[in-house]
Amino acid sequence: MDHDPEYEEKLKEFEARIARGEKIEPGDWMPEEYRRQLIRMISQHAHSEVVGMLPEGAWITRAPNLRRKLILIAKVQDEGGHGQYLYHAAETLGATREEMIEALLTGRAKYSNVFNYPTLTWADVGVIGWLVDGAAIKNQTMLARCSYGPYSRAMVRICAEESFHHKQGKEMVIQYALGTPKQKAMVQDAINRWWWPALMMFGPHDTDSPNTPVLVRWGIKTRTNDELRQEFVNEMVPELHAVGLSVPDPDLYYDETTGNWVHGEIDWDEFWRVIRGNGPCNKERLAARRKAHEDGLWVREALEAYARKRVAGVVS
Ligand code: FAQ
Repeated sequence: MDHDPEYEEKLKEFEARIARGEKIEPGDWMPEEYRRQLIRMISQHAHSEVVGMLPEGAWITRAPNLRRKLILIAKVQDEGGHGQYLYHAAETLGATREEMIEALLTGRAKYSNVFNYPTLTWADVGVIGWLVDGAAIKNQTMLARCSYGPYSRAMVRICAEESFHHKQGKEMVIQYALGTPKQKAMVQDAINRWWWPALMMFGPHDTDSPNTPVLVRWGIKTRTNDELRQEFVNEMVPELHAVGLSVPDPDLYYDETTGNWVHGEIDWDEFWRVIRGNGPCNKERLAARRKAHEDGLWVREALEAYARKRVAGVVS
């Protein structure tokens, strides 16, 4: 393909459109690698939203009061909706729902590292909202400006909903941080467990991120993994300190010259272990998704039977 003048011409025009800030739409010409990268990223993102319902969903029946329960139900339902928008966005590129779900259920597909950790106390729900949704919003605000129209538009809506999730988590964490000694200890313990997995959400360092160069070239990513992670740390550290919470990083320091909070070494062995299927809850998460898929079989069968009858003109 590299030496095909027709391909080179199309590629030039495609890149010129991206440089002009135009959105690429489903029927438009695009390099196969652009399509492949988007299907990879969007389907992983969709799986993350759907698997992401599980850690917090486990606390719906144990929420401490009705207000918190309603908020949590709405949040978990939103995440399911985000998965739907994203599966649809990937379908516009030619991926089928069946193959994406099959990749998830057989363990071939990746999804965010962070959802493979257990939610041990109620404070984890607040900390997921503040830290995990906070990290997700950083990345997704960037993706709302990405060059592929359907992904970018899905992100605009998702970010609006995620910012509600972020605020409810922050409100909860602040309330417990300023609450009884027991509440404060519970929320600090949750921060200690979620801090590092949240930092890992941004992906490996730029020097170890094989996909970043092509994603940046084609305007899918407009910021790198390390840039977004640094921005997140710079925002979170002062906010956590302001409510008397600490960050579980003995090497963390403020660099006067750059204005950055510099974090210690991330345990990348843990990251790779988790995303390759060997984290604390990977097996449990996939078992839950498989059960949901099996339990939903009768719905899919009923829909297919109804569609067949419509085609045959038996029902309207
Ligand atoms: N987890 O070359 P890079 C949410 C993989 S949604 C697992 O740097 P890239 C909402 C990566 O896929 C959170 N795997 O990759 C919510 C690649 O493997 P591959 C999800 C990861 O794509 C909140 C390999 O490592 N958000 O939280 C991770 O350039 C609360 C090399 O990495 C998205 O998916 C990871 N963290 O950058 C729900 C956003 N990081 O595919 C419920 C869209 C890297 O070559 C409750 N995705 N890997 O085999 C992205 O922005 C990018 O894909 C990155 C990774 C930034 C995640």
